[in-house]
Amino acid sequence: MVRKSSISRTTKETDIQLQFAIDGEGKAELDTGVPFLTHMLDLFTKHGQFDLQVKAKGDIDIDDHHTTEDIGICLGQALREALGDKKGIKRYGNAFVPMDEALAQVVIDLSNRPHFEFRGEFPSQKVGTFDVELVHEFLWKLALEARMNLHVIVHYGRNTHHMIEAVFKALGRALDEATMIDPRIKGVPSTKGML
Ligand SMILES: [Mn+2]
Repeated sequence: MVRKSSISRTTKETDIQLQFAIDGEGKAELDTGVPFLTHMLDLFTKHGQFDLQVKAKGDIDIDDHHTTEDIGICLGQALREALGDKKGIKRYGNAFVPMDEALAQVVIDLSNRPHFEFRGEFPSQKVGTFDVELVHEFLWKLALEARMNLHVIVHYGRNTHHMIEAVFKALGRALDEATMIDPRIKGVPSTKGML
């Protein structure tokens, strides 16, 4: 089974084409119109060993909100679709990633029960032109659409760019672990018999 998917989503605010492969080579081709988000998705793809292509045209003349949120929605939908019946996956993933002085942790359960918890404070409201509050928006919509339980903890840090970077690297690593096929697991890893 090839675990990949393709999402196309057009609204009055954004027009997004996204391709996602779980078992990739860490290759990203990104044209999001939001440079800081491009930087973060590149790290996510590399450290998760996924492949990701995004072509997005959004109303960034207003701000980066709709484009960031909608890429989160599309990536979540792509992840859910690419996972298929979830047979043989590890289901849980946990990663700590340091980035210089910053330390982030991401814990995932591909449970089909969408939930998002975030703990942490970023010292700045902007990284370049990017509104830091959009990190929360992106992650929450990703969790919702992928129907996963996503816990993100920024333990500490001084530089907001470093802290967000640690989050996206940890997201890649935790998701890589949770999506990994474990040959010992027969069927779906749930005592309920389904996820
Ligand atoms: Mn950086």
